[in-house]
Amino acid sequence: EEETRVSYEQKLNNTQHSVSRKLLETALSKKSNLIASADVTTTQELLALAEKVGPHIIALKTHIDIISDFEYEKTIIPLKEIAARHQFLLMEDRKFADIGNTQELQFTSGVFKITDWADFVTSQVIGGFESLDCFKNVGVVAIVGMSSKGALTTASYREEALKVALSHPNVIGGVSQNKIPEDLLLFTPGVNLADSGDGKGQQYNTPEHVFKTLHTDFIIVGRGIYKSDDPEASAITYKTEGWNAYINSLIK
Ligand code: 5BU
Repeated sequence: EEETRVSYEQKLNNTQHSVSRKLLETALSKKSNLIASADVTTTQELLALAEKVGPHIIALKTHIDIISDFEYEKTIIPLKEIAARHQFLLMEDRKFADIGNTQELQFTSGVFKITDWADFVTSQVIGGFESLDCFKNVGVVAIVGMSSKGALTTASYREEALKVALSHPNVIGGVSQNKIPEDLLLFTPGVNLADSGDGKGQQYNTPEHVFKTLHTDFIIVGRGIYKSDDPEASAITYKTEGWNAYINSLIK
């Protein structure tokens, strides 16, 4: 693509949402656009990973419901402390997909009490505009398109999903494998430097590709980091690759 992208500074000037601002300010100050996906299944692994990659990331993405020994006091309290110390945000990838009332209960209740600690969450928009009203105190990243082979997020679905995302004041961005309007932040998972897939439908691209062709803002890397022998070194590699790819995408 030949057109230039909107810079983080420009996006910062154009947004009032506190979570967008924090993400963009953190990206600029850490020179990082990396979100590590912590798809580990114990509190100990989660906290150890957060501690190692913390200095290099702008956010840690969790699937908190895969933690087998979850306890609010033992899992969330130390995680919040690590996040504050290393200056990254907490992104819970819950992918809400229900009516507003149920999503509100899933967001505020149960053992996870996501509302108490997540800075931002992912949500499907399949439940319609009002289903997103309950996420008032956080940012919402709308699932626009999925990275897995055969995903049903067709061009016409994405177009309708974007209408909801663009019009809802709680939405700060979208997850997609396609370009989206630049007034939303674009989060792109399915990023891996070594693999092209995982044999379970996942499809991978390089940081270079997603910045150049999608004008993504933030890359999300899971196994490329947490499965590596040295997660900190891998985080530094993805941070550097991602930042260089961003800088290159600013140049025509
Ligand atoms: P991986 O190990 O880098 O493949 O992990 C990718 C993460 O991003 C994982 O937590 C997924 O749930 C998440 N993800 C994704 O891979 N693709 C998508 O389209 C969406 C989320 Br939406």
